[in-house]
Amino acid sequence: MPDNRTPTILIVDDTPANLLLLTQLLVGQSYDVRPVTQGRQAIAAVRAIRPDLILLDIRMPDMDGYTVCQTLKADPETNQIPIIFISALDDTEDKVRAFECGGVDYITKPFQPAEVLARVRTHLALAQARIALETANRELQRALAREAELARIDWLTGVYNRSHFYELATYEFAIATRYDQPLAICMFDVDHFKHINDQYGHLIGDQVLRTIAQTAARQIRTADCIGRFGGEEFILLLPNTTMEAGLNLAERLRVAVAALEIHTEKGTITATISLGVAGRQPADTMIERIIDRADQALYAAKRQGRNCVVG
Ligand code: GH3
Ligand code: MG
Ligand code: MG
Ligand code: MG
Repeated sequence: MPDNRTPTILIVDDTPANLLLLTQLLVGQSYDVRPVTQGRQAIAAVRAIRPDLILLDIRMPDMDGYTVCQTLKADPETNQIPIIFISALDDTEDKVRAFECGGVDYITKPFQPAEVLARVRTHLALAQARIALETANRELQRALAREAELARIDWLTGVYNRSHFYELATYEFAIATRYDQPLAICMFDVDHFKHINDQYGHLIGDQVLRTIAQTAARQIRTADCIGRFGGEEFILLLPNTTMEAGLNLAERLRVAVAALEIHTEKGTITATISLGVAGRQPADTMIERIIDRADQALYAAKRQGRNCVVG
């Protein structure tokens, strides 16, 4: 309930005189009051108008107040609405039962008007505080999730950073080893990137890196992942992927990057990458072995003249 809205209070009582008294009392305090005289009607009204608070009689012919309360508490859409019982029953047993059904308070009839108002105000304030707390908590959870996601991401290129990539790769390596599935690693490095920096400056170099990383990220499947391994070097984790499929993907990436026309404020730039691919072998005991072989393959691709794939 936002602070500035008039609280809506539903009053449920089968005795017209009680209903009238309570209604006048609360209308006098400028509450938005909705009176109803039957249990079933009360449940329908709560679902329709979502009051901020309910004053609920116990003894009613069609459905007693306990049942009304239990029904509303069982429904996640209505179970947060505070219910104050207001009844002529004043045995301890009756009161205890009211609380056990989910009531927040109990007022005996004949009631003292000032006491009813004081309890209503208190429970409205408590409900409002609870809603504010829940809202703040939801926002905090969202902020924490965002923070955690940011901590995994390379800020420049938007792909995973090296440490998070390792975390994922280690996990996938364990799965692949356990179930004897194929797994491939592809590493790539931008060719003559130093020239791009030298010719256009670091900021444009950054833009080129970002474009290449995002192009590669778009080419892979959702089960795959891409991380920034270092400067202008990237790494792909390809679960359930054979060496042959890994080489095909690498070739597709090579072509996609070579075809890029990167429009910058200093003109249109093209770039190429060299790629190395390695697959999991039965003797591998850790993911680093595969990464090592992919790195050697990448080095071989550089020696072979760049803009090519070696596996
Ligand atoms: P090769 O084809 O052999 O890979 O040649 P290269 O020029 O790409 O390789 P080299 O290792 O000589 O140079 C890489 C350059 O990448 C040097 C470094 O300053 C630059 N670099 C690394 N990280 C970044 C970055 O985040 N932004 C920019 N703009 N440049 C970077
Ligand atoms: Mg009654
Ligand atoms: Mg390079
Ligand atoms: Mg490099």
